[in-house]
This record gives sequence, C-alpha cells and structure tokens, in this order.
Amino acid sequence: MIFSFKFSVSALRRGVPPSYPHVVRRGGCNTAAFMPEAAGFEGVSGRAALQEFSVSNSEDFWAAVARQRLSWIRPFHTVQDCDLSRGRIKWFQGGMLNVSVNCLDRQVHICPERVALIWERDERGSEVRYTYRQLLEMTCRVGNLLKRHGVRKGDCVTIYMPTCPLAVASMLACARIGAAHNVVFAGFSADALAERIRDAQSSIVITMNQGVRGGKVTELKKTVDTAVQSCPTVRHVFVAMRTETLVPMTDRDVLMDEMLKEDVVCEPAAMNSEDVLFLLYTSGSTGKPKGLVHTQAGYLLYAALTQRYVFSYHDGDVFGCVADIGWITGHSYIVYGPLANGATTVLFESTPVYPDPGRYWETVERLKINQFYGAPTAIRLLLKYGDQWVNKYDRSSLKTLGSVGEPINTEAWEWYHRVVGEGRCPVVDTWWQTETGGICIAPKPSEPDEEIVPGMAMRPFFGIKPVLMDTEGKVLTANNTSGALCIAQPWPGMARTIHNNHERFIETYCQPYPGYFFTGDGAYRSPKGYYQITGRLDDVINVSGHRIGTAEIEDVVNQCPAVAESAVIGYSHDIKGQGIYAFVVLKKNMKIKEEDLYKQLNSVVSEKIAKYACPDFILLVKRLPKTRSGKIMRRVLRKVVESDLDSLGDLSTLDDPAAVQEIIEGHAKISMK
Ligand code: 6R9
Repeated sequence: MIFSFKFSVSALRRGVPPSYPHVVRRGGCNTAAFMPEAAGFEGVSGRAALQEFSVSNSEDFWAAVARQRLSWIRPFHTVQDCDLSRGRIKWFQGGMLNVSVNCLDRQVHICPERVALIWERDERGSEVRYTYRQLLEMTCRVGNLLKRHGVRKGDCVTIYMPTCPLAVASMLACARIGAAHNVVFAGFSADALAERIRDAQSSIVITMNQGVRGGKVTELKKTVDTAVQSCPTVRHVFVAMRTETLVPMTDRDVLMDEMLKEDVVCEPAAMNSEDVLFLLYTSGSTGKPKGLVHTQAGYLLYAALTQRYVFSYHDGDVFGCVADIGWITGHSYIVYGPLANGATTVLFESTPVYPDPGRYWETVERLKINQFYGAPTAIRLLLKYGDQWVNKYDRSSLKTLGSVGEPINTEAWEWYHRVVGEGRCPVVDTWWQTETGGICIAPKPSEPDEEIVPGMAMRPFFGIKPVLMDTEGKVLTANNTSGALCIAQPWPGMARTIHNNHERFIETYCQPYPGYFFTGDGAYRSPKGYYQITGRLDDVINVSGHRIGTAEIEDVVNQCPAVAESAVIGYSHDIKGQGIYAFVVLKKNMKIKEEDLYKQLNSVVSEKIAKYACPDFILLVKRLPKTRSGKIMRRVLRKVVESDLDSLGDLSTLDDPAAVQEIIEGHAKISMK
C-alpha cells in the first residue's frame, strides 16, 4: 500500500510535480500535498481526518511515515509492540538505522553546502555557520576520537557544555558510534553533575574550558574537575576551548583539538530501533532526578515529524529554537528534529537581554529566522521592556512563533502575537515533556484558517490521544471539564524507561491510571474540545521553564547544619511563572543570624543544584503544619502564600493548628518588606 506512492513522494522532494490525478483520487490533493503519505490512507481528507486516522490506525500511520522519512539500514518487521500497563514500549523492531546518518549523511548526499548550524555566539554579530558537510566531518572526527579513547557501543558519554556546534557534534558522534549521550545542563553545579555522571555510569565527560553567556564567563572545566572527584568511573575528560584562557589539565584530560588528527570518515554503527540514543535527567517528585531513556528510531521520527508540522517548517527555512541543549527542547528542536529534516538550525548561546532587550529580534533580523521558538518567561520579561526593542528590527522573515515549557498567560501570548509577530504569524503554544520526546499538543497542524485560541495548546498531534481522568480514575468524556491529563495509547517518541529504575517508570507513569500514560499535569478541555494545560498535579514546580522537584530543594536545605526541617512550595511569579518559597525550621537552641542563614541556604542550593533553584523567599518558622501521621500539609502553605486564607480547607487532621497562625503572621511580615 505504502510503496505504490513512493513515486509521488520522491518526486515532491526533487521538485518534480507529482502525478496529480493519482493523488487526488486517493487522498484529496490538499492532504497529500500536506503529507505525502496521506495519499496511501484510504479516504482521508483534511488535517482533522488525518489526525483521526493517525490515532485509530496508529500502526498504518506510523509505518508509512517511518518508511518514508527515515533511512533504514534494515527495514523493521513489527511496527509496535507495546503494553502501557506494564511499561513495555517498543517501536519498529527488527529495523536498523543510524541516527547520525539520518541527520547528516542524507543531507550531505543531496546538498552538502547547505548550512546546518548557525552558531549565534554570545558576542553579538559574530555568528559562525557550519554546512552539513562540515558538521558531518566534525562529527566523524569526534566519533573517531571517542573510539580511540575506548568508547564502545552501549557506553554512555556525559556532555557538560552550553549550546554550541561541538556539543551538537558530540551528541551526533555518540549516535554515530552507538554510544548513548547524557547532556547535563551547563548551569548545574558540580554535585548535580556528579550525581548524573554516577547514575549514568559514564566513563567519559566532554566539556569546555569556560562558558560565555550574557557577557559572563563560567568555569565549566573547574566544575567538572570537582564533580569527577566523586565519580570513579570517569576515565577521560575532553576539553574544548571556548575562550583563550588556559585551564589546569591532568593526565585524565584530553584537549578536544586532538580531533584534528582524526579521520573525517567514521563508519556509522548499525543500531537497533530500540537501542538507547540518550539519557536525559529531569526532576520528579522525589529528591532524586530521573534519567529518562529515549531510543533511536521512534524518537527521531517523532522529533522530525513534529518539527515539520507544528511549525510549518519548509525546506530552506531557518529554524530558531533559543532553548539550551541541556533540556529536551534543545535535543528535539535544536538538534534531532531540524537536522533530520535538513533544516538550518540556530544555536543561541546568549540571553534575551544581552547586550540589551532587543537581542532576540536583532538576531531574527540578522539571521533571517523563519520559525522562532522560545519560553514564556523570556516573553514576559521582554514585554516589560516595551515594544520599542522589538519594533527596532525587521521581523518580516518570521512565519511561526512557538512557546514551550510552561503555560503562557494571555497577556504574554497577545504581545508575542501582536507585537513580535505583527499579528500575522501563528503562535503555537506547545505542550510536551522530557518524557514525551516531542510536542504532543499544539494549535498546529490544523487547517490554515482554523482558529487559534490564546494561551491554549489546543490540538493533539498525530498519533496522540489525550484523555482526562477524574479523581477515581474514570475517563471524563464530556467537554468543558478538567482532569488529570493522560495519553491513551503509545506513540513512537515516548520515553522507554528510567535508567536503572524501570520500577519507578512504571510507578510514575503507568500505574496511576492503568493502561494509560500519566503526564503529571492537569488539563481543561473546552466546549470545543481544545486542551488547556492547568499545571502540575505533583510536587514539581516550574521556574522559568526549568523543572525542579520541591523535594530536591528540601533535601539540600535540610543538609544545612542549622536546619531541622523544611518545606518548599512554588508560588505564582510575574516573570518566572513560578517562584520558590522555603519554610525553614531551625534545630533547637540554634543561634544563627537570619541574614547568615539566608546566605548559607542560597549558597548550598546553588552549589548542590543550580542557581535557578535558590528560594526567592525564606521564612523561618517554629514548626510546619503537619498531619498527625507527619505529612507536611503543603496545601495549607500554598494557600497562605496565595493569601487565600478563606480556603485553607479542613485543618482537623493537623497535629498542631497553632502552626498555621504563626505561618500566616510570618508571611504577612515578609510580604510587607
Ligand atoms: C518541553 C518541556 C515538562 C513540564 C510539563 C508541564 C510544563 C511544558 C507547557 C507546559 C503548560 C505548555 N509545560 N510545556 N505547561 N503549557 N505549553 O518543557 O519539558 O522540562 O520535561 O517540562 O513543563 O508541566 O509537564 P520538561
């Protein structure tokens, strides 16, 4: 069924007009032009019908797309073999491929001189371009260097680097030789890095001498040196030079420049569809971050398909995702999705306000960015600086604006649409997670004239079937209702497990609603059936789009010698989306100046986790509101901070109701300061 349409697909790609009557007869010309595979889906016409088909004929849909859009070394024999209730997820079994070949060699065969990466360096106006040929060569050299230093198929390489071409080449080099990568956000502290290196059992770390961001230098190599002291598995640290500053080197360290001695050809490893492509650590509701595992074929396919259809990406466009490669957004929409589609992708090293609040839009003008993908926290910040910073620059290249990471409030959405996009670019509020691998709910794809509602993710992507659950675990079928957001059937991009802890994977995602994937988010479905994300249902908070578990912060705060216990909650923050509020109980007879304690707590949190995890408010209290069984009642703390004292709810299970009064008074003092 699928192969009979190969002609029209490859003809489209070469720019030869497809055989039109043939396409019209089978799928409707509009739909098949939109997605060539649709010509093979009996009776499917229009985007909504295609979505419906992709869910009810999931295997046919994904088989056609996978055959057409990935280059296989060996074809797959089984489209999917999944059982969500047991956490078993396998796609495209029997198939073999190499992800770096799909992202690089394929494009080099067609147009080697097309620009793959534009590295928008921190220093404005000093961007560097890399063609697909150059990126392939760089990737091969890094691959050979890793192999020379003993990296084998199945090993895990930790990458502690900001967004830059060598980081991309390192990720792809791992994919080329069959190693898994574990990118750790370069803002994480030595302790946080060490924990992730140890959990991933990495023997290799790739880093830089120093990072440069917003005009400031960070000592990345120094952080790695501290981290690896407690990582006995690490054999080598590779060091790239971002600045000219020399850093102390040991026998274990290897300069990345060594790669220049390596061959520009590196044989790609033949990987099974379900071999591990990467681990990426993210926060959950316990103190320990979890290493989510993504595999080869399904992840790549899903990243590529979403990048193309959610953003209406077309050949030749410049795709500007300003995230950091240390997060899933960077993995899927800076690296894998765009490169698999042969796009030119921007690597943004700077900040939205460096050297001034016009930075994003000046970059858009200079690089002629067509799709801009950013975070609500940055949009809210820039909105406050005023329209003049936007209007100064020519944004006529922009076609689609994207938002990710947290809910985007209507004011920010409207400003993004009206001012940045001059009212002519669709704004896509994309909902997804590290766990989902790619975008699951977004206003696009939809028919060109269909409505987009501000601040709503709206429509499920192909193959995604969202459901809302009530508190008893029953599916809510009506519209105009809210519930726990689950996804009813597997899709190729979803994470397969938590590294070394499949039990936790099952408990977190599969057990809460057996047979469904539980996202941890709540959502509302409008009368028209559109989805709006209402926020996390667990103890995970979202600070400027960065996920952090309250338990993770509490663990660190509790390690302070003066602290007996603590409770951390998120509260609504103008710019960051959520801020961090810590309630701290000191040990008995502890004498410490408040100021000193605050300093200590901030330094311990930034040292053990990262700066963004530091509390905005710290309130010293004598005790925390607890149930008789000893559980902290965070609900009460949240209500106090929201000044919603009328709905403190049932306090009868509290061990000591006086604790609440003390907290109310303490908070009133803080908020008056
Ligand atoms: C891609 C990414 C995932 C959590 C997710 C949700 C929140 C992401 C959102 C959104 C509302 C959106 N989130 N996108 N909330 N609207 N468009 O951010 O992954 O770092 O794993 O965070 O972020 O709460 O569960 P990750």
